[in-house]
Amino acid sequence: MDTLTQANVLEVSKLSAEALREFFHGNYLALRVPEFCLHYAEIVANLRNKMSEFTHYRMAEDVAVKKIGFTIFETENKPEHLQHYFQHATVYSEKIRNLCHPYQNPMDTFHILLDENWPAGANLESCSMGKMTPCIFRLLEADYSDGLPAHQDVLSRDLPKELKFITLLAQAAGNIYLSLPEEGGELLLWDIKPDYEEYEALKEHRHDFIDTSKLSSEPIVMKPRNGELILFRSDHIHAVSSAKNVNRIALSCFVGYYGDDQPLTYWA
Ligand SMILES: O=C(O)CCC(=O)C(=O)O
Repeated sequence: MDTLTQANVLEVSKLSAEALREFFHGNYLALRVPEFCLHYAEIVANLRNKMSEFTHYRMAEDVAVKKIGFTIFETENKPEHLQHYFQHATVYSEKIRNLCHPYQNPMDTFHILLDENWPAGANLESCSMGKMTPCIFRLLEADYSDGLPAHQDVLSRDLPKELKFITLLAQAAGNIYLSLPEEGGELLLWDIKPDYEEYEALKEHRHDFIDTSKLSSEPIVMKPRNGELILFRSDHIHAVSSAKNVNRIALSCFVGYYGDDQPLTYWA
């Protein structure tokens, strides 16, 4: 069934409960599904005259990343931003769906396949404030010197009052790659999952990024392919190298694992 292309990386031709279990049990840092989306070029063509809709993260204008949609991370757990996030969750998902039209949003397909394949199903993540939004478009601007620097994504740190999220056993990022530069734009994954105190000690004092010279091991380096879905352990340290000449565009979400007999969840 499965081809192992690289240590720590599982490559499969389609999603299955077995591959997802192997991945969430920590046997692999990444799960790759090549040719997941066959109409990536058409979706990118749709976006061509919508580039002004991509905006920087509100609190990170200096970082090479822009997005369409709104993420929980951007709320910084502030009441006014949280209210906006939960009130507009479906507005953003509809917007992304419309930008893919007449094609199905491949992220919707991914979420359906998670539900179909995972024995306990999969659903949109929610908390006491409401349902979350399912995905964003993300663009890494070409020719910034440092790409997306190393960091770790942990939902319970974004929403510390929502005790449910402490029980997440693993957090992954699901990215469907739509436009990639020939040079640069590699995904770097470290087999390192620091706890809060360890993460604070690794920080380099620019946003939540860390100083990779303090890490004890080398990352695995993956070059995503157009149309590919990559699920990777975003609760481990990861980074994206700078894209050369061409903007790097993907659809992106997180996937949460609470145990084999629990539904998977997804959100942005
Ligand atoms: O675009 C990528 O390959 C990974 C981006 C990232 O850091 C994330 O999804 O958390």
